[in-house]
Amino acid sequence: MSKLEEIANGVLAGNRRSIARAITITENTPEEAQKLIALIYPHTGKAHIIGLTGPGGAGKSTLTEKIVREYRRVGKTVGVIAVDPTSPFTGGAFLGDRIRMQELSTDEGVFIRSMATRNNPGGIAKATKDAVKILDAAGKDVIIVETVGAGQSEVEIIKVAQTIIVVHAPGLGDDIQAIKAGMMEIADIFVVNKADRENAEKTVMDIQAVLQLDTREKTWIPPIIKTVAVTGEGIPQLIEKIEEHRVFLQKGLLHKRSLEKAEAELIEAIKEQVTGSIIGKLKRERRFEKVLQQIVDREIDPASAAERLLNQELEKNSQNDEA
Ligand SMILES: Nc1nc2c(ncn2[C@@H]2O[C@H](COP(=O)(O)OP(=O)(O)OP(=O)(O)O)[C@@H](O)[C@H]2O)c(=O)[nH]1
Ligand SMILES: [Mg+2]
Repeated sequence: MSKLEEIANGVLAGNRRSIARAITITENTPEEAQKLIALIYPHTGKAHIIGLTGPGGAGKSTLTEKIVREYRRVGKTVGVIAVDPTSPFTGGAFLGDRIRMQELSTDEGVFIRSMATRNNPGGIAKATKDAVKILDAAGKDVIIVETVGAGQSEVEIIKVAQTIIVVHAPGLGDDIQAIKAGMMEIADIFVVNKADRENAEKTVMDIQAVLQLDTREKTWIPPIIKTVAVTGEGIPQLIEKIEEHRVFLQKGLLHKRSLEKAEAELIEAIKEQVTGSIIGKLKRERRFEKVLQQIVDREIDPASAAERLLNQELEKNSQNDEA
């Protein structure tokens, strides 16, 4: 048995060490990751994937911890991926929180992992998608992906999820603007955390105001849930909404969303592979540099050059096929 097959089997058996090694592979060695995912892919597609995003310090990690506990209480297994966390996944700096997180990480039914953007050759979005597949294949019932909602790549990452929760909290300044830009359309559930703070109601109203701007017809209207993550207040209501959304998806949208996700991943994979193989070949044959010079000399524009090179390649391939 190859090393990768061994790791894949370990993942399928739910072995903690194998899961950890598999995720490390997705972070560090894209070629191996591709082989590994091919081995486990038939066993994926069972988990409910939850995306949790929002501005830094909104309480995402603290909420995640409480959501994990609630799912554990009803006997479900959970995987957590925190993407490029600005603060360590400890639910804040409080000693008590840290101890509670440690407790969670010794629970066999829970797997928690942080992934960093830096030093990631294949890109964080790709590695995160692969890590989700690994946890899914490992049999986790629920997978939570936590990202700081800051830019386009975070929006991409969060799209791996079936249920997207956008977390906000009072006292984060103008961040409602950040939520408006890109986050609003993707939210299935809004959470206003830190509801113990007096201006929480204003945050709820801000979100409602933005929601009302959206006049598209909808079959699911994103609810706004108030929580106090540090005490666990509002968590049962949040879980209830997550489950409602899961059932809603299963009644129809899930298949459509799966197809959309498959399409996006297939296009991404084709782009990567076409780019990799064709550019490699053009460079080996020294045609790449030649065209670069032509572009610099204004003999041809980049898009036309690409079209010409691609057509030449396609023609060659079809001649080979006929021969
Ligand atoms: N008052 C109050 N504080 C909270 C609540 N939830 C979280 N906090 C505190 O807010 C701080 C940030 O919480 P985190 O859970 O680390 O927030 P986060 O969104 O994961 O932060 P990043 O990962 O850095 O983006 C911590 O000090 C928490 O203890 C809450 O409901 N009320
Ligand atoms: Mg966090």
